[in-house]
Amino acid sequence: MTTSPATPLPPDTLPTGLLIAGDSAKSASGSTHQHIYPANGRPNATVEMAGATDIDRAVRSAAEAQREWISYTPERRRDLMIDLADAVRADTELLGRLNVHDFAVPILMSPGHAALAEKYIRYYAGHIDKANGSSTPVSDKFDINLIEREPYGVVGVIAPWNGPLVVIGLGVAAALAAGNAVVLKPSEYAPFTPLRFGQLCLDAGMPPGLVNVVPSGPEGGEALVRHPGIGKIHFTGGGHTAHTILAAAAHNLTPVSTELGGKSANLVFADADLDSAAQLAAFQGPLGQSGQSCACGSRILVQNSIYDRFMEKFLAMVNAAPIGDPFDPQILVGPVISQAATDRILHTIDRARTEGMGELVTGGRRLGGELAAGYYLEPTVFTDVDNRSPLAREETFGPVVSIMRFDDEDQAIALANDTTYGLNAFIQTRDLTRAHGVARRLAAGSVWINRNSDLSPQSPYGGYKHSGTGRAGGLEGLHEFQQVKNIRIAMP
Ligand code: TXE
Repeated sequence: MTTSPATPLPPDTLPTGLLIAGDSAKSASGSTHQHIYPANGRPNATVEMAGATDIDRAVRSAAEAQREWISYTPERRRDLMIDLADAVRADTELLGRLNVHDFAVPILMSPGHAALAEKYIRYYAGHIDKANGSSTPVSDKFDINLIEREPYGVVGVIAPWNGPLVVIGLGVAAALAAGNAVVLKPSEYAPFTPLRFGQLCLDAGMPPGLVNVVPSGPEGGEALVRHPGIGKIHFTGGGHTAHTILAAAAHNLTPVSTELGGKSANLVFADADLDSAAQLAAFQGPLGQSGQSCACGSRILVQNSIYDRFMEKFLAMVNAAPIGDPFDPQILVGPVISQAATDRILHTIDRARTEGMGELVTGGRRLGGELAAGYYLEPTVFTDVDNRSPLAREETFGPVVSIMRFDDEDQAIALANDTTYGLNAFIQTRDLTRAHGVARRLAAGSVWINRNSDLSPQSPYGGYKHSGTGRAGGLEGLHEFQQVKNIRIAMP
């Protein structure tokens, strides 16, 4: 960890052009977005925004590059992805700083996003010359019956602002390893690290156009989803947007995999190590990325017999967390993404208070003083929250968590599963027999026992219910970007 605060990059060094066919370009429509730095509310840079014309050029360029990419031997594609992983590793410090400019994630965590992307790229590189199809015997016993996995061609990857490098690992790396080209559409709120990543793909020797990076808002996203040259869409973002995307994708019957929001439960049992359970609940809850994570443990369920002891430890950790300049390596909590997010989250807090959805025991306000120009909110905790209330049912996507109590396992599981989401669940207990039994009864795509949600390339990640469809990561994540063909040969 660096000791001296990492310094912000000079604004004129931030990448702002569309990256299409290996060149940086201005938006054909002249559309731009003034990127605001969340830590001070001031413009970072003016970024080109892709429109339909740019998207069409990006898709056509990707199709041409994909034909070249798939003509390479598996070993050559593998080696190029390893070179890309090496390039990302060498660029970790710069990517870490760009990530702070993107969405003000503290520099303490930011390089970790680049390191995670590198792990996924390296993991999927290893699949390229090993992933294969299969053959199975059929009724005419001398026939050769092959089951093959083929790329879609051009895949559209739509990324949220709160972890573009993570989505590049989960989505772009798998899509490339599966033999596709990618049109990556980052959020207008986090364009810098994706654009830098696109440049690293070129530096690693990948064909220009294999990865085109076209920041834009809904307009460019809609054009991408509707483009007839797109074989598959991988969307990471909110549920509301997913509905819009699925409707648009129906236009061409384009398949879509989705990684959506969550309202994940964190179950703290009486036999848990309360210090580590409190630390995990604090960081996985209101502190990590200021709660702006799909994996946020935003509902903390605590067994009654240890409630007071746990809450004392938990609130002490929440209230002691250093908040401030995300470029300061001592800072754990940064701002939320925008003024709009600030207003939305404060409205959620005020409504919860006035409508009695729970008791506010800490936080609830915007921070002033030297932080007044940024979008800083106090980590906020409500206790005795009614699980039927909007506070417990709607994703807040901010530094706000709900505490609930339970007596026994069945009650905890019923509370945890009583949600329209199903992305993650967390279990704190020393009794691993209990942990495994409870994990099997939780409706969630990922269950973390006595640990936080550290993603690993070997594991599939994705949600049950309204938290998404399909999986990213692991072998399942590779298969998401392949289509299956059966070839059957009659032998003479
Ligand atoms: O999402 P938005 P945000 C979820 C997280 C939260 C959301 C926050 O839970 O719900 O993402 O990210 C583009 N057609 N996850 O605010 O607004 C938009 O430009 C096509 C879950 O960014 O849905 C952006 O690039 N595209 C995840 C992207 O969609 C459109 C982990 C997401 O925007 C569009 C991280 C349209 N009509 C965050 N409208 C997980 N499960 O792993 C917008 N976009």
